[in-house]
Amino acid sequence: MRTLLFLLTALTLHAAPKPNVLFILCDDLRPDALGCFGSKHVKTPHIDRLASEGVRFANTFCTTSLCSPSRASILSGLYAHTHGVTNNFTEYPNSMPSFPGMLHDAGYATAYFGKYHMGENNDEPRPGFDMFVTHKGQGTYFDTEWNLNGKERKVIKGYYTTVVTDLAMEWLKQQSTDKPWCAFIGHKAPHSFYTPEPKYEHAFDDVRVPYPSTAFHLDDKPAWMKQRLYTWHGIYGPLFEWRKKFPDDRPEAVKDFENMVHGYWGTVLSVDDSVARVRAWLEETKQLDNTIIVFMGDNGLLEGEHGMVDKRTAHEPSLRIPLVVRYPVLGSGKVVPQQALTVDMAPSLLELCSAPALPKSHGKSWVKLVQNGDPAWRTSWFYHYNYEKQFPYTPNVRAIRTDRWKYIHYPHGDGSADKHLAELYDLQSDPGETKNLINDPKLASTVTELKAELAKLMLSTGLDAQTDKMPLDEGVKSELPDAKIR
Ligand SMILES: [Ca+2]
Repeated sequence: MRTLLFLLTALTLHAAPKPNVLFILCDDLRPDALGCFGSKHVKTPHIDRLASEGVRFANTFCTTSLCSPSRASILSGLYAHTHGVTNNFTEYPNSMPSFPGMLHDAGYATAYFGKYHMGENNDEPRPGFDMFVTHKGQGTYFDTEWNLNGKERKVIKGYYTTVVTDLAMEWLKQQSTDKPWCAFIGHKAPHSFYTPEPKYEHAFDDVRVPYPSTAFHLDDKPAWMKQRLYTWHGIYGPLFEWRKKFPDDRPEAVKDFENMVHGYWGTVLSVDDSVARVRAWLEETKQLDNTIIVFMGDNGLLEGEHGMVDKRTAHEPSLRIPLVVRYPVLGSGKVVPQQALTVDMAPSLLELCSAPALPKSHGKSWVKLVQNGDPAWRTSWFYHYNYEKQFPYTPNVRAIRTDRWKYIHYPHGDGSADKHLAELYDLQSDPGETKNLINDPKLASTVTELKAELAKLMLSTGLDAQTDKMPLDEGVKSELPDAKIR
């Protein structure tokens, strides 16, 4: 019976016309800024509807919490040290396979609209895309200058989220129904500097947002976390310009933090409007059920937890990303609790589109996991981040996250002993990572096991003591980053 079911499913997958792929990629979106991931305040009915009609991955993580490396991992199925985009200033290598490139080779029409951000100053078309519309750097919430497929560069007036949706829909409407397509809508939202559409500017005026309590309990954490408090990436710092006079650790200055969070949430409301528009069009044109709609974030974001803003660290808010996939073949109303990763996206989508697999992938397709369960699914994975001179607020990070434990350590970069305290959290009893257990003698053997598992996981991607290159940790600094790369 199981074999018959499998054959029927396989036949259905192959007999059906190839599905389209609509990939909606948000920037720095925390899952808990969405209704379907439990937000009390941010109403996102259209994204929630994708989740209720599709699959919500409740525990999805990025393998490097930084825009460009994470985006490259989504496209390539590879960790950052292998695809080579290890910082925000590196181009995705032209020779590196990607899932949109593989789909293009398999006969798909492919397009990218919006924030791409691999190659800071390059807004020219990239290989593998029939249509490529982006801008330099981060773009701006209002009146961004776009490069329209290398043919014309022009400022399009209006709010980024609306404009990028217009651009994508214009292309989608021109596609013939006998050729499958894969289109990205790469939102700027909700990346800093958080600027909502005027109609949503006051949407959260009545919501009080205190600093999270973890911001005041840093005594058992490594000292660099306290040093970060007053910097560009700390809660007493400029808060992406929501605080004009800084540092400011007075309790009343929490108002700046609250305004920042309101701004962040406000930008998400426009993304929900965009999802509504595109979904309605897919429904009208009867393409909805033959389109894999992916709604995803590129990396997590700290919003005051442990006294930090921004990302880069291995703490939960920095790692967690939202992922929702609507495609009836996968079922509806499902919630997947297993740990999924950015590097799983490329192999999963290629399988769903019956396209050839990538020559190499560190991720694993979750199609079987979602459809029938997968007893061999991962129970642990590793995270890495390399210290950046341009953003000297986070050390080198090497971490392992299992279904229960997280162990984080901070290599100095020259092979010498770590100079920062490591961290150990029991995520089952302490999902908020409030209590660092690294010095608990009862857990010494757990730490030993986690270190061994971390080394094993890293080695499976080619990293050992010799090959794991990273810069020297020069410590947390108070200087602000260069204005051009903020
Ligand atoms: Ca990002």
